[in-house]
Amino acid sequence: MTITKGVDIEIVEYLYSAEKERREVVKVTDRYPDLSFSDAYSIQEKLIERREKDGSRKIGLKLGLTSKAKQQMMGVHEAIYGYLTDDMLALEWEHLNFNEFIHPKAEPEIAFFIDEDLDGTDVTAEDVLRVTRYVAPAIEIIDSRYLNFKFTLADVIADNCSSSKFLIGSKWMSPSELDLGQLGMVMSKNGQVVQTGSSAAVLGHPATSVAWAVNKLGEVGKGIKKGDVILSGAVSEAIAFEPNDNVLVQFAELGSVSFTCKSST
Ligand code: OOG
Ligand code: MG
Repeated sequence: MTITKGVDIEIVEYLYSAEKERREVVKVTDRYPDLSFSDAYSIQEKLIERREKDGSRKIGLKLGLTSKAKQQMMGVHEAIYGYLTDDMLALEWEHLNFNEFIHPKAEPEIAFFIDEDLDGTDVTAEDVLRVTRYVAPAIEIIDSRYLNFKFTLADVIADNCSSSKFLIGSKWMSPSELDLGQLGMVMSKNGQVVQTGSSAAVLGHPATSVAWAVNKLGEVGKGIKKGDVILSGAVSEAIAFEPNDNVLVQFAELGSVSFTCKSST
C-alpha cells in the first residue's frame, strides 16, 4: 500500500459523491501520484461496499481495455476489471435520463451469463465457455467521474472502470451456437453508422477476456459465481451521446440492442 488507511476511505467518498452529484472531479493521481494498481483495486472494492451499504447489489463484472489498440493508447499490457451492480441495469424499453450522467459514452459489448462458479489462476477461454449459459448483445454506458474523461490506469480502476449503466438485448444464445470469436458489429447513432468492428477485437475472443478476469481475481482468492453477468469489453471505441440520441448496436447472428436518451428538463 502506498496510501494510508483513512485516505482510501476519503477517496471512496470523493468518487462516490462525484457520481451521486453528477460532477466531474480532478483525478485522484493528481493528489496521490504514487497510487498503485493494487491500491486502486482496493479502493474500487471499498467503493462497491459503499454502494452496497446504500442498497446496491453486486451482480457481476465488467472488463475494460480489452483491445490491443486501447491498451497501447494507455501504455499498458493488461486489461482491467470492475463490478456491475443491480442499479446499473437499464432497460431497452425505457428512456435513459441524460440528467443521470456527467458525460456518458456508449460502447458495444457481448454479455456473458454464468451458470457455474469458476475460479483459479489457470482458467482458459474453454473453461469460461463451459460455464456460460448464454451470451447476449449489450451496450455499456461508461461515464468517468474524471474531468474530460481523462485518467491514468490507477485512476480508472479506482473509479470502478467508468461504470455507469448497461443494457442487454433480448436475444440470448448458447455460445456453442455461434462463432463468438468473429461476430461482426455495427453501431449506429440516429440511423448513421458510427462504429464497426468484430468481437475478435476483444483480446481475440471475448471468452479470453473473461478468462483473464477470472485469473486476475484468482490471484486474490476470488472468482466468478453462478448467476453473474459479465460484460467482456468494448468491441469498438465508445461514442458520446446527447439527449434525444438513439444508439443501436447490431451483432451478426446475436441480434441487436438499443436505447434512446432523453433529458428530463
Ligand atoms: C474505461 C472503461 C473501458 C471497456 O469496455 O473497454 C471499458 C474507460 O475507457 O473509461 O469499459
Ligand atoms: Mg466497457
